[in-house]
Amino acid sequence: MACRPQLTPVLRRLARTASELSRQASRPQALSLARTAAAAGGSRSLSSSQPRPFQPTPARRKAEDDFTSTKYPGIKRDDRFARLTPDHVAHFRSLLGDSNSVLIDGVTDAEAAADDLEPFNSDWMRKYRGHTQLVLKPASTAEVSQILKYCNDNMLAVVPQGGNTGLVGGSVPVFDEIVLSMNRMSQILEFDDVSGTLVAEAGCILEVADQYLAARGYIFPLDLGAKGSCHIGGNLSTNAGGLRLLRYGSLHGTVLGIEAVLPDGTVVDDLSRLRKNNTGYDLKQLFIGAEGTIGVITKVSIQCPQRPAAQNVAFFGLESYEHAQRAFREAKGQLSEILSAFELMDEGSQALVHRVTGFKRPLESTHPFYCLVETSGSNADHDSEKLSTFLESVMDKGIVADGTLAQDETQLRALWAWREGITEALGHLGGVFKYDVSIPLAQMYQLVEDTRARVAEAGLLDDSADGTHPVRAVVGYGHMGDSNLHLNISTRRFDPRVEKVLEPFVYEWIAKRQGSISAEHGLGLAKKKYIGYSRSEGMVRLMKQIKGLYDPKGIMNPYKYI
Ligand code: FAD
Ligand code: 2HG
Ligand code: ZN
Repeated sequence: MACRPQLTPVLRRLARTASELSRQASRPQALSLARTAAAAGGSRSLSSSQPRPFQPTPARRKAEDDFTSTKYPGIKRDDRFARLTPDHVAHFRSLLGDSNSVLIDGVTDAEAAADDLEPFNSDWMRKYRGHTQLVLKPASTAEVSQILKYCNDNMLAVVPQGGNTGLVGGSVPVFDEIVLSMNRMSQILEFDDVSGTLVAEAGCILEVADQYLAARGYIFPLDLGAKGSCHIGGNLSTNAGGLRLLRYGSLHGTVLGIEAVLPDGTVVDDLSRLRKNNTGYDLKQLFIGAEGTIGVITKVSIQCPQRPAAQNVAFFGLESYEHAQRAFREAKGQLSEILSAFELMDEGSQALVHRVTGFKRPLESTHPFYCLVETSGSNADHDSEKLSTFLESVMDKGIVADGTLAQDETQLRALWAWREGITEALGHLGGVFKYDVSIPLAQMYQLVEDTRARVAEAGLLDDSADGTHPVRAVVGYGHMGDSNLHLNISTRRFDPRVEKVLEPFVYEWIAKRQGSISAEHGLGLAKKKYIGYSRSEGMVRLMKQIKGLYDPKGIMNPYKYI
């Protein structure tokens, strides 16, 4: 059992680990944890370095069989939509101009445009791939409005695209839908440094907004691993949750207003800067989490809190999920108002990060579970004292087996990278089936165990390094503070038997426990047909009526969502 005297050696050990981490960062064969940390954990850095995408632009793909339309032959192109012609393209050129930076035209010359179109056709996971022949990059709300009106009048389907980091296949076309990229609408428009209200264009990269706020003593109330690439408009459209929802709440609470364009070109002016506004239906809420199915968000007004003067992080190992729940309870009780994140990782997920990065792990011993606890407050000494007292107390009580505290910004970021780097590390190992789910806390990890047992029983699991079965590992991690689990099944190769074993099993398991099949990533294409596991028929009918009201011709992000 862990006891208090362990704490000091643990702290010394971390100091060693951190310097080893930076030495190892030059290893050529390993995934760059430094890159992951810089991109993923930029908000924790006071540096004003320019944000950069954490993933290189996908290289051109050759295989014909990885198109979404080939993988899912049951999804048919809707023949109500017109096919693009050079006349359509000429019209868009007259609106936007001629250059490749505002319009990528594969209609006139498909071969010449293929490389430029590819990053807009492929999603972050390289799981979904569309056939768009046209990317439009408007620079203003007026241009978005003109584009959508023309598309609506001519029955041309449209996919709004932000940073293209979505994990449910919502951001890329299925067939030949036009991609409307928000990349050029990236300006920060206003900031009120008394109220903390930020107004920005939807294509502003999350990390850019956060760095702008950092320089003024504020913080964006959302943080996630893709912050170097994702847009705030994309964040709103997916209703992203991220790493600090526990502290700052959902975007449904922090967003004050939006400007959006409806498919018929109407500009919805709901860009309120007010915290309180009880005048009629709160229509902006419909766009938060609508995944581009009812219109395009063009501007965002959001309430930003003061940036905490002090942040501290503890990382610890636990012997069971039961222990993790007890630790969470203690953290809420002991850290109360300074608790800003409580994240869970199982040993399987950490072993995979270790395998991909090759970096030395934060703790010398391995444990079935790890938690990362972050505090954010106004007094560094007080907060760090509180966090070490917490760690000592949970170790004394035998809840936590081993733990470590970050001593400086570098160590803090290195610890966060073990959590934030999981998605990218898994991506380096091959295919991944992802389930982002909400489950009552007491039963949350049971889903991982039951899924692992089911995959093993089907003879599909082999976790040895040189294994031959299709599934490498079934792992779980996530935002424990929000009862949000990320169940990931890492595979060596695509095998239809794996999907058959997982679906609808996972969704049925969740429905039985009144959970949600999408906690924070959305529905996209991946979960469209499974919404019934979390929403009643009546609710889905109402949603379809709303979709019909906003987008009567159905041109916005078709084949997805509901
Ligand atoms: P995109 O991927 O481009 O688009 C997502 C959806 O929104 C699509 O349906 C698209 O059509 C629509 N859309 C985009 N912009 C607009 C707009 N202006 N108007 C209307 N519709 C629009 N998500 C979380 O919730 N929490 C996490 O912790 C988290 N971590 C992640 C970590 C990694 C490494 C990665 C790759 C992804 C992560 N995600 C997470 C998933 C993803 O939802 C977020 O990255 C982000 O919110 C998507 O923003 P984006 O700009 O990339 O949107
Ligand atoms: C996270 O919390 C993201 O890291 C991604 O939401 C989760 O990759 C995943 O399944
Ligand atoms: Zn998440």
